[in-house]
Amino acid sequence: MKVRFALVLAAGLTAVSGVAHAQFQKPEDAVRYRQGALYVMNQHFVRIGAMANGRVPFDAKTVEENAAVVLTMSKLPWATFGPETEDLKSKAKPEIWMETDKFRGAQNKMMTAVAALDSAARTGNLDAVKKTFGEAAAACKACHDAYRQ
Ligand code: ASC
Repeated sequence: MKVRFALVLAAGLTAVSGVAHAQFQKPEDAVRYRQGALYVMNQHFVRIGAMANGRVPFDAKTVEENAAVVLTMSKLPWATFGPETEDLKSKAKPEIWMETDKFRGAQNKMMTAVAALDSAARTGNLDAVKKTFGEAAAACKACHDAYRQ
């Protein structure tokens, strides 16, 4: 009964606000969740980078597996940037809540770049991986420069 009420409440909040941060019990959970997703994303992204930059011998299957994780992770952080997390301790800059359309644009750019990296990874072509890895890294950096302390 209790669980069912919570689900109905969560569904209602999500429908009203249009965002998934209502899924978190506390705003602090939302911050931990996005930091965790971005951390996991980084761990898998740098494994691709090591091969794209020639530090580690290219292995198409490894790149493909890591790109799939990066692709999944790239979609997860964004719903957590609700206004209730603005004043919590994190590296998020206030511009995130002042320029919501621009911030959304930066998210979409990164997700598009990561999708291209995933497509390249599935072709097994190192040159395509190098190119799309560089573009994805630039999209990560652009967002960090603007929105991360
Ligand atoms: C990473 C990571 C980023 C990007 C960025 C690229 O591995 O964590 O934020 O690459 O550093 O410039």
